[in-house]
Amino acid sequence: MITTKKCIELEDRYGARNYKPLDVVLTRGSGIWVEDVEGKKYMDFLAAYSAVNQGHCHPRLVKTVQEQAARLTLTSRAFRNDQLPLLAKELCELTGYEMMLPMNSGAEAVETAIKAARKWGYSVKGVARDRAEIIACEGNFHGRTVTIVSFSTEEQYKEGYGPLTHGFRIIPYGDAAALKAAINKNTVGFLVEPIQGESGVVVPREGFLREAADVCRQNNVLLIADEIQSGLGRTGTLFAYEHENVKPDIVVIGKALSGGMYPVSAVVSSREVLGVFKPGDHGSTYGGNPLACAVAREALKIILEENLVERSAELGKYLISRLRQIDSPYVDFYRGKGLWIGIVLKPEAGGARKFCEALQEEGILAKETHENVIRIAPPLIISKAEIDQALVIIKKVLTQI
Ligand code: IF1
Repeated sequence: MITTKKCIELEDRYGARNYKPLDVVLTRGSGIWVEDVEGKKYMDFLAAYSAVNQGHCHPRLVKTVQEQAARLTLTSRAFRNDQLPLLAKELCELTGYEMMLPMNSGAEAVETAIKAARKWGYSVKGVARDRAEIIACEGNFHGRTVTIVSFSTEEQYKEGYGPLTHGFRIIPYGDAAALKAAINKNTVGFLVEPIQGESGVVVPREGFLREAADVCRQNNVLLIADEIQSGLGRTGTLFAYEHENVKPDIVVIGKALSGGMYPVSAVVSSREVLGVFKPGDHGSTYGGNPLACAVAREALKIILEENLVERSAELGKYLISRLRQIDSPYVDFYRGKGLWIGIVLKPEAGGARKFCEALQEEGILAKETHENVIRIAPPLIISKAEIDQALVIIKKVLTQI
């Protein structure tokens, strides 16, 4: 009989400890619900950091994986397959961009965007060789490769990984004037999360992205939106940048692009930008494989056909308004957009981890971020009744811990 205790012992003995997970060992998931090895059920209020917007083990995705897995899973890009062209068409039409490049993890897609921006800088903008600069923000999170952590402002994420990659500048998040001041003749791109996830669901001041887009356009700098977590309905619009009526030059997509079934990410952009890649310039063994593309096509269809974007907007407004009615001595304020909410605790509350452990006791799985924020991000298929059920638990924990 496999038990929570036994699993934890094995994982702690044989697994590198690069995480400090809650001591819950999950074995089954359906919709917003997950079940641990002792049969206890929880509402998943993290959705794998917004990779499971469609809900756990969505039947349509399971069916797609089963069918495609029995047909053809991987050809490498040395040959073509019948799923990539269809995903490419459908993703470009959905997002309104001319071209896409498929990868696997979010970090790989961010790396692809960085390579595209630099190559565009040299071959189109005319920046001097090896002088390209990309601007990023305080509190950014774009993945864990050495190049990406090179511009992280979280010391722990880059400690001990030097020598780091050059060519990045940091500005305060939300400061368009600082962006303008940081741009010089070598600047090729501004990489930004329209809403910062890891920082604790930080929504920038209204108008920031709009002003940043104007500054980028005036200086021939590519606006690169990392929508890996904020995209695909999470914030109540298909992409978070839509809240500010901007159209980035490059959009990076991942996570819910596969509904939690399989690592699938992609970069969408113009022909001018993605056209810089010539055969052999860039690649990946699994990038654009038929299984990934079949799953991604179905994951996108579910978002549209089940109106997950509208649900996120509507139910997110309902959830945050009900949360704000909770009179908790521990909560400083709530922030967020759509079904993506950060509960910001007061310093004297003693840290978000213990609230997450109390939520776990009561049947909700959520994750703290940066000490004092409880991140709320359920699958977008959550029902109003399930939200009401969760509110009873959240209120209990926030008032009686
Ligand atoms: C971990 C954080 C979230 C992302 C954005 C790119 C990536 C991510 C905006 C890279 C990934 C994940 C990574 C995972 C936990 C989670 C996370 F806490 F690390 F920062 F969501 F906030 N851009 N975020 O959020 O995508 O390569 O992981 O597919 O590293 O612990 P990936």
